[in-house]
Amino acid sequence: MLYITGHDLHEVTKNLQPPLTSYNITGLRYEENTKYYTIVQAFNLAGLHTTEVSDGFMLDLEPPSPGIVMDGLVLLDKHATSDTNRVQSFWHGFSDTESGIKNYEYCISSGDLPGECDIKPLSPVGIVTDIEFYPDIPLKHGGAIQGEVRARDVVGHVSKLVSSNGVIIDTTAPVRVKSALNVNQILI
Ligand SMILES: [Ca+2]
Ligand SMILES: [Ca+2]
Repeated sequence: MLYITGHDLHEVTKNLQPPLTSYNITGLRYEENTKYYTIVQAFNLAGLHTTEVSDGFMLDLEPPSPGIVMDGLVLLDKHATSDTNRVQSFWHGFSDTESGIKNYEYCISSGDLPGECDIKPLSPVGIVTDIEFYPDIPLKHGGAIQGEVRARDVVGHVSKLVSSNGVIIDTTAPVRVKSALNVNQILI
């Protein structure tokens, strides 16, 4: 149940006649962190009326709060991969309390070029929280890459670009190392 007191009301004294179905209110001073509702009362010729309330809106001056980006598709974060044809990233924790997150934007950078988006340019990916990307050119062995994400809110503010801590491309099997220790040394 929504209670609206006279204190909170901005009263429009204008009598709006059909077929008018929209009205602009100007000169109001909105405050942040406050939800505003609009209320319309419709009267019939007998004086009976109904009242409808909007679902509200808030002033949004702030960009979304940044979250965390990780390598792979599920917990835990990957440190290395042997896959040179696929990049996986997932993220969580981005939020926007005023208007909400409209979509995420994603790019991939070389490990030593954070924010450059040199492997995949920054582009919208919807409201997903994980992604697989297949680069045209296979990733180089020994290099590192990082997935990078920013959130955009409904009115268009963007968060800062957040990078994963990176994943190393490792296409070689571990090399077997001969032990120089003998049994006696191990027992000591
Ligand atoms: Ca916002
Ligand atoms: Ca990682």
